[in-house]
Amino acid sequence: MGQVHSEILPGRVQSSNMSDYTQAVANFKWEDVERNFSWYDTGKVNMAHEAVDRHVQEGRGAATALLYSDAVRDESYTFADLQERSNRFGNVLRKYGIGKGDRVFIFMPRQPELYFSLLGILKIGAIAGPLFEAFMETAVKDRLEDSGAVALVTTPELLHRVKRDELPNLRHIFLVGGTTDIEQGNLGFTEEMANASSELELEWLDLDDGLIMHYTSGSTGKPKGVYHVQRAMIQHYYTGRVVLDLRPDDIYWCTADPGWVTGTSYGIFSPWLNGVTNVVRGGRFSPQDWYKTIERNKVSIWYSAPTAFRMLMGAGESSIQGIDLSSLRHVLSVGEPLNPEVVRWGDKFYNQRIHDTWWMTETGAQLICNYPGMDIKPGSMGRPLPGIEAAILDDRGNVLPPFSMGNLAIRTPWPSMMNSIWNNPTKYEEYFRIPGWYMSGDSAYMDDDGYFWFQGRIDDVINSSGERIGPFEVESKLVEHPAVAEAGVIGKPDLVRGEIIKAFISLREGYTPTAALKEEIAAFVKAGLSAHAAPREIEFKDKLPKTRSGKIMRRVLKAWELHLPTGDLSTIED
Ligand code: 6R9
Repeated sequence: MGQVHSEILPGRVQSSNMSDYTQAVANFKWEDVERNFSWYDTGKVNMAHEAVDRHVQEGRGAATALLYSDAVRDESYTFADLQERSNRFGNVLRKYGIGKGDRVFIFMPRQPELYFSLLGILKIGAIAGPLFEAFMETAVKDRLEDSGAVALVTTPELLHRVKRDELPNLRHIFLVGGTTDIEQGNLGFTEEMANASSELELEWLDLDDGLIMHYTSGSTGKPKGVYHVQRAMIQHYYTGRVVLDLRPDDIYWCTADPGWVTGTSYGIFSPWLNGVTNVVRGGRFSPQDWYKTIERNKVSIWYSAPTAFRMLMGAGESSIQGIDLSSLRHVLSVGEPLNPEVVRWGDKFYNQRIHDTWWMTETGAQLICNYPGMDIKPGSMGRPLPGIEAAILDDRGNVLPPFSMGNLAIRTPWPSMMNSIWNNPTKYEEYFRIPGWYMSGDSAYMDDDGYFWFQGRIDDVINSSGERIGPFEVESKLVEHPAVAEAGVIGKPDLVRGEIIKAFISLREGYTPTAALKEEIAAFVKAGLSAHAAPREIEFKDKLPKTRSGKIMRRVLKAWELHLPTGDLSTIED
């Protein structure tokens, strides 16, 4: 084996001991992480080289890189296989005049070809843009148009959602599972791959050259193209070691789709930079299917999201019966607040503490986390990574003391910080309006142990009778009630109290929506949390509006409530 896992990595926190953490923070230098890469000496870099070719060069080519399965396919690929496939696709792109800096988008469900093409795009220095397969026409068009994408990799099934007549920059469409049709302007992926050479001259890049774009919704306006550069790999690699705790023999499963930043930073880059086996499961979610995926592949590290954990929890104990989950060594969560109730479920049924991690599309990689071995306070996002400084600021940029609620901000820069918002410097600058800080748009507080506690998006915090209430706290309590499957809480304008708390609730199977149940649920929050946190209004819904990354869209709930237009819904779940 080569040097991919040096024995000691700076920033690794060895125990729950606070002084160990303090020492890791004090001794940390990003430069010590950078020494793990060949470009530290050469100055030239390429993500696909570090994630794939390097392992082959260092004698790990035969190690399993990808374990893919869905209802019909069941396939395994080594790092050498990935190298060969991505080389071919890089050559295909070059044949059509595509090269460094060009945007090439991918619009298809998870399957091995998605991963081959993404790596091929990176090998020639082009910029990858993954899109969720569930996007409809307008969402696809907006993103391809804004990015000026010159090529798209998609499937025949999804092709009708691509308005190529309205996209003058889009010159080439590669169809996975389709055939070449020159008149239509389509190129068959399989044919092209077969005709391309498996040898490729890699495009060596600078750290500030492009890597990937992810479109994400803000509180206003159209989705923004968050643009990341090669430098991000430093942090993808590092967090893979110290947060995901990846070790050479791990079987790692990140359940996220590459259309969401988690599905690339932690579904592609981090595991492969660290040379571990990456599990990808296609098809739809079902509790049985997911548990079987863990059992069958002997998954040791599992990275998922609160909505998924809550759905698994909703399926109950019986869904785990007869399944062997003992391969699990480390379980993590990201994307939305991880309710303490879910952490306790993990303790009990997975024999694993679920480790929450906080970060954003814009931050590119994890920033505030619960580390392996650390004392977890259920409900807290954890502490900043060594190398990262976080603080709670007021609106004028003053650092607030512990237990004050305010803007969660990160000291600039860090390696995986977005490089820009595509075509929108004004939006980009808004994040950095306080000199020296990145303003996340989240509100949080820090306790006196330096743990951060998420409260909500800045614009979601409720103020009722002068009391500030974080909707998450109320939602967390609501989902502890046996009848509640999911809950979204908003502040509803009220003449007397400023705002009152209104809860939208979807019920678990077997519960009937009655007025008595509403009263019971409100009383449950009042008893469990506080009177001022109890919803004064409850409305039952069959389903709550959620983004594809699982976040309940409170802004849509608010719009329903106030009979306002719901705005851009392109990131909503089907
Ligand atoms: C990676 C990702 C970012 C927003 C972020 C925050 C919420 C993410 C969280 C969390 C509470 C956590 N969020 N992790 N909230 N606890 N551990 O999720 O990126 O889709 O851009 O979302 O998600 O509000 O600002 P993205």
